[in-house]
Amino acid sequence: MSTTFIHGGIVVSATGSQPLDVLIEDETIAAVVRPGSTALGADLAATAATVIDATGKYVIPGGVDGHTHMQLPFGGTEASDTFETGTRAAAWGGTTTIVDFAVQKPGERVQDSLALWHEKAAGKCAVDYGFHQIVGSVDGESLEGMRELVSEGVTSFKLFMAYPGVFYSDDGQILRAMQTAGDLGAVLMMHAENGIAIDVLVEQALSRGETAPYHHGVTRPWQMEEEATHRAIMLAHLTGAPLYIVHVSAKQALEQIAEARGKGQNVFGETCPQYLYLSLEENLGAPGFEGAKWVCSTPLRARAEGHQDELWRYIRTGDVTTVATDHCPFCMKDQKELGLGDFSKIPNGIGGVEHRMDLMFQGVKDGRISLEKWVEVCCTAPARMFGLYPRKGVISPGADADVVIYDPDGHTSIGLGRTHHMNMDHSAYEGFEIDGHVDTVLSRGRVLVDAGQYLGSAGHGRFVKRGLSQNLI
Ligand code: DUC
Ligand code: ZN
Ligand code: ZN
Repeated sequence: MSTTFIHGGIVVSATGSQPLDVLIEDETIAAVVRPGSTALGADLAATAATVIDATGKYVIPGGVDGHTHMQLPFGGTEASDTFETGTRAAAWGGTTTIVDFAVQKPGERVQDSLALWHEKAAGKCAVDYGFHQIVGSVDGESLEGMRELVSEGVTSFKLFMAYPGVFYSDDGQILRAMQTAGDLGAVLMMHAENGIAIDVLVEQALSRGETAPYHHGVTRPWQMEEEATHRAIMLAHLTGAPLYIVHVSAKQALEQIAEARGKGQNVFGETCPQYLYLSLEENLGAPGFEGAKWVCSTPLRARAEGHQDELWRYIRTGDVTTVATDHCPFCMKDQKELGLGDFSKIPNGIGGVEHRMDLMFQGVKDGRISLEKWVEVCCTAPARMFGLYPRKGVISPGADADVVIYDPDGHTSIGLGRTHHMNMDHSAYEGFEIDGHVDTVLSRGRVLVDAGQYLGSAGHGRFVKRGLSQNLI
């Protein structure tokens, strides 16, 4: 048996922080004890095989990113991170579990699409991973398939109210899928934007010659997000399905979520760092074609409209349940460039799986959220939301030994050639200076990152069969 002893640090959980030492045996947390405790019967700092001095540092559960897209086929190309490169970057940034999306194409059985995604990921991942299932065509066969997938540990299903002709489901299909999810107790994840109306706005903008990346944001206004969010909430109310709205960027959509939650409905909001830090004016509106780097959907919102402060506030109130990345990277060269002269052809997505823990810790430093809230939204709540708890998302005996040693006095300068391990030719957060640093990362007891060195390997990460959500009211 291999033992690791982490001592001297402050263990931070979603409910509190205190000086505690952590004993790991093989892949599992064996004990969490007060410093100097003799309960374990040995001077572990002298006898453990690996000893990590965490003095002055935070000891937190490994990050759980509930929304990533490695190798996603999209917009005539494929997201540029493979399961290998993307999960390695996740490890660098202190994320030790991802939940990615298998994609059912029309005409394909959901079971077959899941098998394909298993093939893509198996033996490649640096950290543990699970899958949600995108249901691209809701029909009798795929509804039956959903039942089978739940028993295989895929307990959440994503539908799109956007992207007509690609991933889009109409209201009848949404209703049917929600009925099935409600029956199964599975979470229905929703991309909530009114795609039919957006396509009209896009066509009108292009016909006026408005072809620059900025117009991607303008043609997906907040009303489209609020309306779709409201519709999804009403359909979920009717069917009893637990509803998780992904990548919320508009404060008005969050008002809808907060109102439904206030009435006791199982509705959950997810936001992403890009919506907390980046904006329509400064990023999508960058000169020339630069703005393409930040084309994603839902889009970055106008800073002047005050969405960011409201999103932070909803994180504090708990109406934003989790912070994920929607990691979906595309290079400028040959990928984003597909939309030169027509913003609607720019593949949608931002890469960020490496930076979520740091970017959200900056929220702690800036006084926007507490230390405990940081751990809650980045680690514990996503684990609970997606049926991974208490194996993931918490430092407690019996949990997987996924642990991050975080230095609050360290510094991280985000940018290409400095802290960038994602397979992209640019960084969405180039130049961001973070008051904090991921020092050491352990996944199931194995040190993956330490003192600026990568010690992990492809294939260490395993598929995790998930249970039903533990977050339901
Ligand atoms: N939004 C993105 O930005 N990329 C992939 C799919 C999505 O919904
Ligand atoms: Zn989406
Ligand atoms: Zn997504």
